[in-house]
Amino acid sequence: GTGTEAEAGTAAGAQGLRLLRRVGVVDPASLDDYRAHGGYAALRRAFALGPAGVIREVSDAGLVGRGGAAFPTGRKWDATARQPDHPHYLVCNADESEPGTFKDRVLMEGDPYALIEAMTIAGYAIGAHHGYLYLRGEYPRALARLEHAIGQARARGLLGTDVLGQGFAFDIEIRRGAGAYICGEETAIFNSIEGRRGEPRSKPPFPVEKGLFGKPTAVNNVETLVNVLPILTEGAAAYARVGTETSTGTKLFCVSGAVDRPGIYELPFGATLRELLDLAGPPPALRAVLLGGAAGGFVRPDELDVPLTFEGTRAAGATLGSGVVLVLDESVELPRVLLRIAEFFRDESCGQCVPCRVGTVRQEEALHRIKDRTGAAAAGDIALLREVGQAMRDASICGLGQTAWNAVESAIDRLGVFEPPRPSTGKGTSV
Ligand code: L3W
Ligand code: SF4
Repeated sequence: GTGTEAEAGTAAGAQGLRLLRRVGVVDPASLDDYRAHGGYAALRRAFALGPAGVIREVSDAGLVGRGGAAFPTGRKWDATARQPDHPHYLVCNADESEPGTFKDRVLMEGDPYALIEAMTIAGYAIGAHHGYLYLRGEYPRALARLEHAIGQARARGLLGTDVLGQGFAFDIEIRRGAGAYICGEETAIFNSIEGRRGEPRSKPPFPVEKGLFGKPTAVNNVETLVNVLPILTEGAAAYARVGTETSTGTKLFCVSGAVDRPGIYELPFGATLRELLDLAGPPPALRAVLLGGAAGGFVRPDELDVPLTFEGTRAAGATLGSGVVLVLDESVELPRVLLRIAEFFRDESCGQCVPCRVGTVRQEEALHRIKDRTGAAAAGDIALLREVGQAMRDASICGLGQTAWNAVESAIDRLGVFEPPRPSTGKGTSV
């Protein structure tokens, strides 16, 4: 994170920061410093509320998952807590591998105790005594800082058999991924932790019923969990006053590409893409913004007033996903960007189901054939792309195959990427 942390702090304005509040401020190696900056106040409040009270606060705050799918966290925790089968498990998905995503890394490297405290609260709420932190293998600095922090927390009675002297037992085990994107899919994580091939399982049953080792499991993204701290310290009502009615709180955006100040930005939901780009320093000739990553969609220069909420970006034909904002200027050759995305999905498909295993290959081949063509010369392959894309969307087992055609479809339908150049339109505009 060169420069990322400091820039994030200034960009969002110190006042509005919740998740990045301590990043770049606190010493990530010091438990005392974490406590001096408000650490472990949320866990104390959690013990005062009791497990059901914590779940109520999280539900009332309107927290939804930040990994991309926006599922209500309170509902997930409640469903896990209610399962009669035991033990219950907590899994933190820290396998941040979506191209263009680096927010969880900044949180884990800059404020590791926050994640440990948040996981402890989640474990308490769902009745789990064991939490797994599934960490992307390519994050050695996050690993070192988290390992150190877990050791310190254990030594000081903040993890272990009697957390904070409250009679609650909880500990955290780190498991590292080995470079496969698909191991960020929640059920592939279970297989990976269990020592099997990192392949997704069919859902249902959902993890809340049968997850890790076949037991009730809550899986949450790093950013989702860290949100629980301000919810408990500020209270649900105050938390929900930031953002919009259906997308409460703040969101971390990973801005990269043709901007002056790439990095992580924390903004309230409902801020517009234009406001975010203004903070990052937009390019003079904007071509498009890829929102939501490789599985997301393109936003045109005339659509920058789209509100950054889950529902707002969906209405604009994109997705907020996990917060990827990839800015492309006029120098970018879009067909090659699409080909790169297609290569990525072909490479990362686990190969378990036919629509995805074959479809991602066919998609890449078609894009390779038409990368220098437009109009009638591209029409046959565009028809093929549509057919293959629909089959992947309808018949793939997991999100990888289901979304592998999103960005290509978006570029064809919304950017007219393979249409013959028209002198009057299709050009970028200044923002
Ligand atoms: C109980 C039900 N639980 C759903 C749970 C489910 C999961 C969560 C969302 O993710 C996203 C996509 C991309 N009872 C439930 C239930 N759940 N129904 O809710 O589930 P689902 O199926 O809607 O989504 P998903 O397939 O788990 C797909 C995003 O993932 N993505 C990449 C993300 C990358 C990162 C990163 O690098 N940090 O997160 C790629 O496609 O945006 O929206 O827990 O079990 N009835
Ligand atoms: Fe594997 Fe792709 Fe099927 Fe997902 S959709 S299970 S990645 S082959």
